[in-house]
Amino acid sequence: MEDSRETSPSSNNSSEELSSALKLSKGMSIFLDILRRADKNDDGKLSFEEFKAYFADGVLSGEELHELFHTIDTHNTNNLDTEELCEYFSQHLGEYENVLAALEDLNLSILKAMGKTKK
Ligand SMILES: [Ca+2]
Repeated sequence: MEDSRETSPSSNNSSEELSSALKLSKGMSIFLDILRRADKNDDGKLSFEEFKAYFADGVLSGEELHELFHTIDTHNTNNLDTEELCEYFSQHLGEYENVLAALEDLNLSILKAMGKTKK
């Protein structure tokens, strides 16, 4: 039995298209937020240094990061701009969508937990 949906007033009988569009923009806004945070010098682009510094968390190796960076850098400028990133992520967002949504949920859970433990 799983009836843990007390927070949603009405369940999912409305259009699925709407909810998937909502999820997409939710993922995108998180991704733009990531870009803003990763862009240390605020020029609206990610250099490989910025990219590496932000994403080098042990999940991807330096080589993998380098490969990913050049995959996204379609203009070969050694800088990822918003356009390139949007292009890349909108093509691959299907794969990342769940991750991004999960990350946001995780953030919320952490914030909630912190609020609860901090008395
Ligand atoms: Ca930058």
